[in-house]
Amino acid sequence: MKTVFTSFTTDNIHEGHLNIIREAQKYGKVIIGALSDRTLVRINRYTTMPQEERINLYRQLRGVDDVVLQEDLMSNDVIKRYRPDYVIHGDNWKIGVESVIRDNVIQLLSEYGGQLIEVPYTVNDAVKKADQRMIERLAMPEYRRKRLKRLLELRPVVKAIEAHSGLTGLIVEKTLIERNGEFDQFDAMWVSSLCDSTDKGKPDIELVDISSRLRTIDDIMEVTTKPIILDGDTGGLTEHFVYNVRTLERMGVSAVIIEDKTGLKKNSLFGTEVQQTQDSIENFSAKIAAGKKAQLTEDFMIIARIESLILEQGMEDALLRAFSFRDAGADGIMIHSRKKDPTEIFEFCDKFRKKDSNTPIVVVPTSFNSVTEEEFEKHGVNIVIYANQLMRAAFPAMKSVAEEILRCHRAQEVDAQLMPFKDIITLIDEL
Ligand code: SPV
Ligand code: MG
Repeated sequence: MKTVFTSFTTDNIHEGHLNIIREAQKYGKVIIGALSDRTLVRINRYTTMPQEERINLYRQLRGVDDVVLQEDLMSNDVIKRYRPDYVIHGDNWKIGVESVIRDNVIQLLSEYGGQLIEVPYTVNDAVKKADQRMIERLAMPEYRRKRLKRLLELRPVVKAIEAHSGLTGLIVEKTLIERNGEFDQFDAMWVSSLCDSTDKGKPDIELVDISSRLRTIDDIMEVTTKPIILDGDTGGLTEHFVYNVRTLERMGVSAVIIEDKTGLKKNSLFGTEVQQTQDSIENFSAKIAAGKKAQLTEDFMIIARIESLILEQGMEDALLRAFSFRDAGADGIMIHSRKKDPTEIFEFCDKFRKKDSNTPIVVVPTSFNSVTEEEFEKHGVNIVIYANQLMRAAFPAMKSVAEEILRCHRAQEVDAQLMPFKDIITLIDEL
């Protein structure tokens, strides 16, 4: 009996998948490769069901003879192991990033005389609705909120980048690259106090209040599904923080990072050039403990950010605070530095990891930007946040276009710098 292989990623079976199975049955025994969660998060945003449940779902489908776990997006593992006579796939993978997977499958099949069968991709209203429903489900608070913890298990380093609006959220949501057969995308969004304030033309001194920050988060949530890490500044008064934890949790935010400063907060990148006061270990620990007590789900994370290196209080102080805040209940530690040289960040991570192999470490490499995610991973870092790069990329572009229009008394000269609106709106989903 001949074998026919196809890969599935879905947790919502629709007409298109059933059609593939029906076609496959005509050629022989049908084997489905279920992409593992670890592999799937590199390319796809739709996983509302863990791999074990997806495997069971596929097993129950009429016409499916076997389901195997697939760890390699390029299908090298499954095709080399099972050497199917046929691979069947919808013809939609001829275009876009998936075409490299197609090329690789064709190459693998040619090595032993296997054949590729492509069936027309099913597009109808029911299929579109089913796909849309899957995205909408993932945007619901109960799915979005827990996703950060899950990603911490699945990814060697969770990478987050700043979003401060619906549009920047869409860039984080949809930017996907392929390099040498490896796919990559951002895992999460950072709602930075600096960028959120700057976008409103305000200084980063906790002037943009929580209602306004929630408004920004809501704009982002309306159009995305990826988990959100909020820059919660100092967390404010403990009496207020506990209410805000509840609100954030209800909205579906995954984590809030609060920094151990008090009084008028200024941005850390100013360091000791401006007056800033670090909170006492006792006060800040009490704030964390109160926040942890207030939260209602297991999913939500409160991460303590330590400003000792920024405020030049030394490594011992940073470490003492890290262990104290962890003991107070913090779900992670963010260590910050404004030095270009990463030595002090690495030293902190190594010393912290010696005594604590579990608590996630978060870094924001704005100044120490030469360090790669792989190097951070070696020092035990779990979350890397690119905190302001999208805004810093957009601002000079907008400024130079504004100046050029003033110089030329018309817009023709800047045209080459502008993206046609029809390209921009490809990001925007229509219902
Ligand atoms: C932010 O993005 O607002 C931060 C990180 O708090 S930093 O600007 O480096 O302080
Ligand atoms: Mg900030």
